Amino acid sequence: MRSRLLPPRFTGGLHDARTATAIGRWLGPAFAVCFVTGLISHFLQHPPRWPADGIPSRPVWGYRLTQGLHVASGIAAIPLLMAKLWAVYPRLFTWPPVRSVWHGLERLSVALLVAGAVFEVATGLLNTAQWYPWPFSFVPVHYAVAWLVTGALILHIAVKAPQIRDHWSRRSPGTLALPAADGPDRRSLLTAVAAATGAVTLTTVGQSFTPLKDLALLAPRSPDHGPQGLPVNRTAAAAAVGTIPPEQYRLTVTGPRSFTLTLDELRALPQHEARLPIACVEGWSRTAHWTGVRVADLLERVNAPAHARVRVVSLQTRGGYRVSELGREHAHDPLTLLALTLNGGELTPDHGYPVRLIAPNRPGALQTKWVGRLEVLS
Ligand SMILES: Nc1nc2c(c(=O)[nH]1)N[C@H]1C(S)=C(S)[C@@H](COP(=O)(O)O)O[C@H]1N2
Ligand SMILES: [Mo]
Repeated sequence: MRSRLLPPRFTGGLHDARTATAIGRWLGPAFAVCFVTGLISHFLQHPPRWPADGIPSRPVWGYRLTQGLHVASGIAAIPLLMAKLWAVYPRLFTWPPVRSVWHGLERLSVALLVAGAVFEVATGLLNTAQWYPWPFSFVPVHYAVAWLVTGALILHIAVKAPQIRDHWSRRSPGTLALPAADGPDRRSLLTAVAAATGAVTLTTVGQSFTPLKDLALLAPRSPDHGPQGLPVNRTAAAAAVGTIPPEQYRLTVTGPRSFTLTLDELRALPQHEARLPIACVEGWSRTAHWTGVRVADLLERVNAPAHARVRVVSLQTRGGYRVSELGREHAHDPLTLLALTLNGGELTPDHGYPVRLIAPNRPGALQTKWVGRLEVLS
């Protein structure tokens, strides 16, 4: 008779290395894509000093692609992670829990991996809903834990390499006395996991891949929803800028030959068009039609050196996104505009009235709204 203190015994045939490997084959790539695209995003938003000028301003959809992949792979990882944890959870009850120092360390690294992975997908998902029910700042913590998870994942794959090799393909014999062939149960489980992953992807990816926007039932945002056919992340009211009186507006450009323009003077300069997306870090993207003044023209007028970088400063007085910088490539790209119109109409206050920055291949967070000053940095 089993003592009450003994851990439960699992007889189901699917809690085995073969199932874990089969799911890991999808989960691993999802995590890899998520990590690499996350690094790209972090680098673009917080470029280290030296390569900042080398950040290319093309292709115009570059950031939209990497950010869309980041969110899509992160969301796809949720059902995969749940299935993986279901497949392996009986190991929580392994007896004795620790057999050796090495075994203890290995279990500790798996605990870190599981905790970190759950933390990353949970915080990432809530970020797409812009809901921050925690006391820390999302970006630095999500970024730091990503490194921890990736390190623990590489270690985990190295430790499990023999089992992974044994169970990698359908034909692998399986040296661990497990059923070699994939029975109907395992096939059903894997089909269900694939269907769930496909379903959450199809019903959310439309928030940045707009051809599928009508299917995006589970996405927190619709790319269609918002004034002038474009979503808004922070409204003019939330940013405490309200509606800026046009006669009071001034654009100041500081550099070797600083100058100030009124809104009418800005409107009288040559206007250019651009079709560029806003690709928001919180998971949505949408292309729009913009017109306005080229930043490059303003740089010429202020007599900026050819390699100049530019700081873009908002009239908003507080908040994380009130200042951004344009590296050399972006500052001189003919598509980088101080936009005055959006989709054929004057900007609404929520989209940055009277003037906002729009530039190609750039995180949405850096498309500064309510611009009041450009500063040439040498
Ligand atoms: N001054 C200022 N500019 C800003 C922000 C902000 O909070 N303040 N939010 C940024 C973010 S996160 C995004 S995604 C875009 C969204 O632009 P939209 O609201 O016009 O769509 O504006 C960016 N520009
Ligand atoms: Mo954003």
